[in-house]
Amino acid sequence: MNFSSSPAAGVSRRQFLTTSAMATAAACVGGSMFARTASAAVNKRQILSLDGQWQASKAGTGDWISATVPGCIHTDLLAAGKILDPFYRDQEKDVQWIGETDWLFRRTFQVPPELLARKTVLLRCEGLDTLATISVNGQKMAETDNMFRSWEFDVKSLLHEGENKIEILIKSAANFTKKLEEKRNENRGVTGRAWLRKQPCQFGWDWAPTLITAGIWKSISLEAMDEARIDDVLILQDHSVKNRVTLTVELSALAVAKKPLCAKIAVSHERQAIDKAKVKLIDGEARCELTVKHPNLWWPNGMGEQPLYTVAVDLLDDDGRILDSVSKRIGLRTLGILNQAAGNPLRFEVNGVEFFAKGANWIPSDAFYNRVTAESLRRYVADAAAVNMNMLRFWGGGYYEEDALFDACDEMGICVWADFKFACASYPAFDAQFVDNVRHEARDNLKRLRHHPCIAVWCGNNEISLLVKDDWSVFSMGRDGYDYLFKEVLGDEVKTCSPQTSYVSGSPDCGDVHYWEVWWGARTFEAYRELSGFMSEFGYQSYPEPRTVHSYTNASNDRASTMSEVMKWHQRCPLGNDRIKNMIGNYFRTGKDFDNTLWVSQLVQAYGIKLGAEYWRQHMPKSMGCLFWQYNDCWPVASWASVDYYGRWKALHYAARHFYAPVMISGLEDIKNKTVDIYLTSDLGAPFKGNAEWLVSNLQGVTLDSGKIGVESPARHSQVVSTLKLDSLAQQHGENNLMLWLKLTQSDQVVSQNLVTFGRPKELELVDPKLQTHVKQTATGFRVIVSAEKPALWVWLNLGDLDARYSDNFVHLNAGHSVEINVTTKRQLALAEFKQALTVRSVYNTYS
Ligand code: BMA
Repeated sequence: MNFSSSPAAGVSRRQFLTTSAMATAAACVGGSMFARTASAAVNKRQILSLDGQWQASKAGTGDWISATVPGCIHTDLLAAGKILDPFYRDQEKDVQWIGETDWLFRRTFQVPPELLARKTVLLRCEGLDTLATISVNGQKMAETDNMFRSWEFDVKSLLHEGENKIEILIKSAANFTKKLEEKRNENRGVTGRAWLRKQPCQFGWDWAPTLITAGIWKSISLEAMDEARIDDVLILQDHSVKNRVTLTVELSALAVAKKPLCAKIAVSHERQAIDKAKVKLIDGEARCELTVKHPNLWWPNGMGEQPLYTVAVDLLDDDGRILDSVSKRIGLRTLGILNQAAGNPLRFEVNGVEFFAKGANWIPSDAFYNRVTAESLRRYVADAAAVNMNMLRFWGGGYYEEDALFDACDEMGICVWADFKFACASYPAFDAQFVDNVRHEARDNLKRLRHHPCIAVWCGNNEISLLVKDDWSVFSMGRDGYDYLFKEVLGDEVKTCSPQTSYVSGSPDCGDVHYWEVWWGARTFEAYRELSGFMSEFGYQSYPEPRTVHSYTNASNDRASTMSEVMKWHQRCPLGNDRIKNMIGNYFRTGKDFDNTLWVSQLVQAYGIKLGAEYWRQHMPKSMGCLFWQYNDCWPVASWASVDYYGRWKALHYAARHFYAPVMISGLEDIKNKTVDIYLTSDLGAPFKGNAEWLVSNLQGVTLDSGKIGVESPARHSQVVSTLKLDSLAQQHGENNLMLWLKLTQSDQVVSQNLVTFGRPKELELVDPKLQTHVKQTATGFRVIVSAEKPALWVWLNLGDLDARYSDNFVHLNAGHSVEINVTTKRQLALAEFKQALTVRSVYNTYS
């Protein structure tokens, strides 16, 4: 390999640790330690941030623009007005040169005398993207080659008092992979990316643009110290004794002086101190136990609360002065996969309770990572929790996500299935240097993230097991290489760094199923009903709503049809637009114009994913998980997402709230025999008791039959509560003229509702439902009551160019029925403005 982390190229953080002086153990005067910490912080490590304003230029040109760190060159060029928005129309084409260019970043910074007086000064780079050469004051000091690692270098000898200069050259990742492909005659495809530890989907994916970034993508700083700092904190939990959790805290310090060190460790919950300990470090390491009596356990969304505890660690010198402090927020729980015989479907368990995983697959939420904010991540997690999800799979072709995303998942009970970042390629497991690089990357990220209670499993890769052949080639990994990299290497790292977290080698390689026969194989949605198991990937594409499509198209040609050049450009899956069109043809009627075609595509997607998800929930425990592909988008595009790039919910996301409801009533129709099995499915931890009501109407809304029974369900269970025989009604009225309305109630409250038809939506001769709206302003927004004179399917509110969140949307209404929808608009509106913008439609209006 011609890039490297060879000794000459720099000293990694861990190399530094082994070569630096380790702390020697010595007596700590226990009694005085706690009393003196608060006042004295003289020797504390000192951080000088180098984030903020830098300059960037095409290497060798001297043509500088302003750059922002953390950031990337694309957003710097955009801010400088040097390029046009690559998301608009096909302007992505015009910025390909950026990925093929070497970029130089530089800045100056002032070093005060106190900083230089410190014993050690480290340059800490949290993330460099990717082939970086670092120079300080003109002296080249390190090369790095992995976007996913953090790096530290001792730079004290290179610094001087006053103004200093740092330069980071980022070599073109596109050129690197291209050269490799040419050299190896591998120019069929993008196999070169597998040699570079950089976000795979930047090289183009079937939902992603090709935007190969370069930059200092995470914080960079100088870190100075005289004695020591905390290097690592591992917290283990023992739940074996009832009503008590024992925490074992293992601590290691990076010591630069041979002085005695102590640590004070405390656990608290909602600012209440629970237990504490003081320990001395021996050879830079210490270990202690803390006890939490009557622990409040952490549960996934829908199963209980998410109480969080704080473990705070202070590193102290012999005089009790704080040298460094770290705190980790944890949740008390056991969480992971059930140990079971190979070949059985994957199953998850939390605190000894097996649960059905409900969720979706997460991809990077912006093609430019630096545009992702903690606030936007929190909103995505809240939107997942709002539709009753309890798990997201962070797919392997992106990057190891920021703590902010894991924090939000901790707080809202969204379990994380975390893939290591390997996807759909043949990785060079035979290259020792590559493997060593991967080991460091795994350690960095495991250590950074391991305390998060939301992490349910680490997973080696995405879909590489499907490529395994006998021998390694650029298109397929050899079995030996696969087992070595994904079972041995990554398995070892998880065992060492996060020993209480489950690990699986790959997906679908762990008792899970990626089922793509409906999308790629062009089968109809009913194919979902032919299989069971843990469904970790399946999905169908739709277009985003008109407002989002308008953001990347012009009004003249681009919106002439979904097959226009620009609509094809924002569709990265070969034949994707045809697939959408065909599935609309299979199930729905053609949208009467461009905008309605976009909406209908969303109805088809919601219809299909609901069909699968309900079926797998109905058949628990044969299936104990359903994660549809995919949750989000990284740019505005036609894709499998349920929430688009701008955070707008598609019909699928609204449907998810119902098909992932804690207690669900649903039907499974047998078209041949004209029967419907009514299922009661409960994820509740306690038995459920209520009433199941059904009503059969014709398409005019005339009631033909109805009934009601008392139903009961044990905890976490699914069963048929009744089988309706509708053959004589079908004979009398026509099977495509029947609608079965299902309702589950408890103490007169509606718990779940559903609709079953024998005919596909396109086969139903619906009449104009004559929708009416009645709007009231409320303290938080507006309440819209929508009523229908005749049966109305997929009734939805929309505000055109105004963003809003609807308490429900795309709902079915029987004749004479109404629904109340609360609307929260993004910006405040007057009642008149709201009424003017409001439209209400149903599927009938998409074609009539
Ligand atoms: C799965 C994923 C992705 C891909 C998606 C849609 O294979 O793992 O690689 O984007 O299908 O094709």
